[in-house]
Amino acid sequence: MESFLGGCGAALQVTKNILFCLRNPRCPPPLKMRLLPPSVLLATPASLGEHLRTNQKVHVVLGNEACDLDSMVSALALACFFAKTSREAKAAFIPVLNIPRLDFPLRTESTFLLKEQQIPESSLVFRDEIDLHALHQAGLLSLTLVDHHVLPSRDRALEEAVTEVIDHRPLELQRGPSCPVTAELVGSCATLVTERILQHPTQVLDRQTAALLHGTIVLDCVNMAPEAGKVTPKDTHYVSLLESKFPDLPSRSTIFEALQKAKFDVSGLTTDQMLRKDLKTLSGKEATIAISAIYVSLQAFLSRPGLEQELHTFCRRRGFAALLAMTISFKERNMPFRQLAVYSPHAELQAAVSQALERSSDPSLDLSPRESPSPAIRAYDQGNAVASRKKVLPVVQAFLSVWDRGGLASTDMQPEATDRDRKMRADPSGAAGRDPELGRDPKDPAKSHHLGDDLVDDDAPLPPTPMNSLVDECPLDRGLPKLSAEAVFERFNRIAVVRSSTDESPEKK
Ligand SMILES: [Mn+2]
Repeated sequence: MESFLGGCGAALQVTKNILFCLRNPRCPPPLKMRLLPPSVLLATPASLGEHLRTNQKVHVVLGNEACDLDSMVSALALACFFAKTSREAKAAFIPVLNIPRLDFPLRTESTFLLKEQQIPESSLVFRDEIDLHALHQAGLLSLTLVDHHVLPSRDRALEEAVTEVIDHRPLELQRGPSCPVTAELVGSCATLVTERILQHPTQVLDRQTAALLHGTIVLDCVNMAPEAGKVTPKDTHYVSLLESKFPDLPSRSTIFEALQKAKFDVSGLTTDQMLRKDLKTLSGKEATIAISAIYVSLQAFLSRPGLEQELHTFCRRRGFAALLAMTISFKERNMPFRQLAVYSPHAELQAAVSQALERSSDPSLDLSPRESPSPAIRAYDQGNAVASRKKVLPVVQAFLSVWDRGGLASTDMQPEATDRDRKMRADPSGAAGRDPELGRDPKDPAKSHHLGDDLVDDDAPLPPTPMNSLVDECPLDRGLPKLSAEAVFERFNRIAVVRSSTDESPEKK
């Protein structure tokens, strides 16, 4: 696997060079090409010399835009398998992680497993490092989709390049006979990839790839526990088969616990990454409010160095007028402890949001103020531990509609909407200004984040979102007895699946 990935890097370089050369043959491909917008690399079939037409075909294996562990490992393992077994001698097989490289540190379970298997991140290819559209236009691309089977609308042009699909979701799209589709409702796409690899007459599976597949299936199937409702007989069969072929693989519980822990371990992240890891946004006409789930205590969060500046930059770059940081940490016996911080550079907005939260009765959050390092940040302990982010979102949405109408969320404060709005719009340093480098749609700043629930297009059928949020739901919501950490996580896993089909973030309406 490792050597294969090294080869991928080389193949990618070739790809980049070809596309670059098409545009300007005399110009050597600079290292900073990665920073250029994709349009710079666009090549048209007409510009292709005949020699390039016969050049290397690129076979990309692409996971979904959540780029969870399943998508990453399915893409890596299958591309590696193709590279070892394909008869297309001239093709380059490239697993592509369907997020920008910048976002990869947020996938803490993926970075953990790669490290365990000593696969350097530098050997991976991310979506912002390869121009699939240009490759396709140049007639050089074939595409295998793993862990999803519907391309988002912005990638619809790539549909013609799809030559194979392996997915574990119910099929929403039929394809012609020339495109084989494997779709089975198993717990993990990695199970289907394992099956594909092990069914091949030549046994090509190496231990490193086996360990990636094994860990992924165990995580997706919640440690193969039937109570979690994820595992199917096929998942269990292939996990056992991997274990019998590679008896020194870690035990299921060991790898499951390590991956679960890694998934929620944000200790290595920067403040910006922490805020982006599990982010939802709500937009009114006048303001967009970000709501980040943060997996550390509020004390730990508030004591991060340069916090206020970080929050300021985070909001300014993305056009957020305010930010709610909802933290969750665990007290004894795994009891979740929720806290809340409200940040806004606009004092009036901050006061109004805070008041709406303080006064909310459906649900009551039972907020008690805490000391805060700055007036721009209001901090609270949230007494109501079952008021998850999912339940706070409608409160914020209701606040935004009142704010849009120029009112404040309470009846006893005198709205001075015109002045206020004028001030907010005119403030170039505030959230109304926007970092042009991000180039995002002002109405929907989070749309281009490849994170959490915000990652899918409005018009695309939604793939189940693998990002689980402890802040969105908590076991207490369902009146459960005390749970072990694993049982808690398992519960979240199930909730996340339900959530993705029923609870879309309100800005999508
Ligand atoms: Mn999956």
